[in-house]
Amino acid sequence: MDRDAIISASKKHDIVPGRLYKYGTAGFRMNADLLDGVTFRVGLLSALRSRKLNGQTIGVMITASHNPAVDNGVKIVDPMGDMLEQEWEVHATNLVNAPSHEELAEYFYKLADSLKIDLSSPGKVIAGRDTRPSGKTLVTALADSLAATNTTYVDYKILTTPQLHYLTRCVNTAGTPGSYGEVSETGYYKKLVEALYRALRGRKISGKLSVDCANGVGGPKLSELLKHHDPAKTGLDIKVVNDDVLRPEVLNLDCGADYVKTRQRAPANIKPAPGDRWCSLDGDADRLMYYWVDPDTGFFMLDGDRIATLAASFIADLIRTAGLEGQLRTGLIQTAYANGSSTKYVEQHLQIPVVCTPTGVKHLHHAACSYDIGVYFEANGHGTVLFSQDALQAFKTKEPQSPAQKDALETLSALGDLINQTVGDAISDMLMVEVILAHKAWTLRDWAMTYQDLPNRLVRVEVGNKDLFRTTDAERRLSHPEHCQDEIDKVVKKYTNARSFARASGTENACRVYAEAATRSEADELANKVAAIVKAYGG
Ligand code: G16
Repeated sequence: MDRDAIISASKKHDIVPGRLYKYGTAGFRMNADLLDGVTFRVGLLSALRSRKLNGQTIGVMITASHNPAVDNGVKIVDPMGDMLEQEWEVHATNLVNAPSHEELAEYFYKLADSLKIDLSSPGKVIAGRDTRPSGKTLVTALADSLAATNTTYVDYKILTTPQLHYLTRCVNTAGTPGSYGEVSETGYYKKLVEALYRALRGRKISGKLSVDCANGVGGPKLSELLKHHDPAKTGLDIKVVNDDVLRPEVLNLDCGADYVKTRQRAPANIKPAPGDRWCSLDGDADRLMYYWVDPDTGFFMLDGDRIATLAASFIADLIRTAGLEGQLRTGLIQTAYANGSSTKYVEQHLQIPVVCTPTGVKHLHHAACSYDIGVYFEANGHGTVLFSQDALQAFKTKEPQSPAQKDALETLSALGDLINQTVGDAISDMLMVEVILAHKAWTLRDWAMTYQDLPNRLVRVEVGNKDLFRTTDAERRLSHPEHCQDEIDKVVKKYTNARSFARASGTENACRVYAEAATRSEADELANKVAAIVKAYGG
């Protein structure tokens, strides 16, 4: 590897001086104009990471997911398809912030040395990007750093984020007993569709499902999946909506999972007829929201908490029926944004332990790995269900004692293939929800009846300096700025069954405030009051 080659390639991809870049909730994310040098340097880090892990393939995804179209982002995927190990986030931040090209090369070699990385060994990287036009330019920066470091590189072009995670795991497990699937986009569709057939076990999905794709990559990819699917076998009748990827400016605009969750309403351009089943994906198809319009009560949303409780209760029932209850441990992972009623329902009704982690699927995923069945979802619809190797093995090898046990074991085994094991995946999660509703013969209203949410409100607050806000207790409390939390506590005390917290977003230049209370108007009022406190302390 040639130091001069790195320096001269780096000169074509400057960072914007004077800015502090940070590997945030989901990698580096900001206005796309600031990302050229960042992406180049992320390429350098992935080249090191691959060599550190004996030449295993590292994934790089270029996406800003739910953010506006002008933003973009870049994040690293580890060999098993999970997020970059957290210790390496620090290396990424340091490498990206190197002030000059020479210091960048200096830091690169220093890192290789301190981590005992053999730079002459082979390294491999694969990449994908969402539909943002800026992604095409950023890929060039990535390719240049991989060429400068003699790293083998495959560009999979436009993909959903979960597809890139899937491919990364497939490449690294190909030809091993843990093979995750065929290393291709088609392999992804075939795996999901085949698992869908098996999981339904002859049942039919009833009624049309309209899917708002946020005008992002999920639209064309969902349409592609449907080409591999025979509706006669499943009853699945999907109408793809908001799939305009030719006008980049409409991405996530007044539609998509983030809009639905934060506004608590259907996308601006659709009017769901009463009773119609709807769901929304976000810009890179890793988040999912379900909803319908009730003729009497209006819009009703089934968010990540609801998807988690639906999945947990269904899978726990199957585990019991399969006679595996004493053998496998189930846990559910949430963040502070989870509605208090959902936590209560899981702990008291489903009798499943709940763990709370900071925001970011990387934290939830990690916590879920300590269970045999780890159900994790953020309220914003990002999540999945992880099965341990022991669990997957038990589903396949346990000798059934009755037809009901056989049915449960085969359904569980199919779910293990249907549910993306690498990361939250809106398309896979949507198929899982459809399977569960078909098994239970439930409408969205039946699903919504399981418990009643506390009214809640999520507010985005723009502040002078979001970095002033630091949290503790899994983000449920602020440690900084001093006295800010005391003021929040004082306000919260004035409301019944109330809870509120504030934190700096790791993907947007803003703070977020969450509030829940006994009534809609109290939740709104509390959120606004806490937002005013945050604004006042925000510099
Ligand atoms: C990303 C992360 C999610 C997180 C969300 C918001 O989602 O993957 O885990 O919940 O950002 O994070 P924050 O509140 O820190 O801005 P996405 O869908 O944008 O990639």
